[in-house]
Amino acid sequence: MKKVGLIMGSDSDLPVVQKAASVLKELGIPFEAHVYSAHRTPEEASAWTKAARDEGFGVIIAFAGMAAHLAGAIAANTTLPVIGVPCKSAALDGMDALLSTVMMPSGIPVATVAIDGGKNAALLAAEMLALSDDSLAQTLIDRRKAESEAVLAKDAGIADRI
Ligand code: RP5
Repeated sequence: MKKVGLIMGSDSDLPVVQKAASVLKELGIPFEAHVYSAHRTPEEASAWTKAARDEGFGVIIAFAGMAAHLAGAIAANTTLPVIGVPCKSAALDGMDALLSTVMMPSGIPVATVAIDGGKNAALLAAEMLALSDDSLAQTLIDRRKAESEAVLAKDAGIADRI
């Protein structure tokens, strides 16, 4: 199976990265994590990205806060699918990172998930890999079903909780 790259702009993004990593672990998807910043280590971020396809990566998830250019800078250097996770920061509550990540110029796509949306980023990466992996596709179908059943169990018990 192809690997997922988890690239964070700073180790202060780690709590959001952990949300993604735990889903990938649960699904048995191999991943590698790195701290590369679009601003502080642009050359390393670029070199890693350019080698990623040959290194066996299928999807890259980029996590960054503030003026979050990491996902876009990575997408500029690869045609692998890139998922951007805007991370919340104190000053603007993540709106800065959301807009910086989502408003990509035409021709260089980044699939942006919610602010701090590490879990959905991992699930979206899994769905991409499942396009060519029937076993993973079935795992995702089963997982969705289990989540639906958990909601229906809550529905059945809600009257007793009011
Ligand atoms: C971004 O700046 C990082 O992704 C992080 O979210 C934010 C703050 O970084 P630190 O100052 O905590 O290293 O590049």
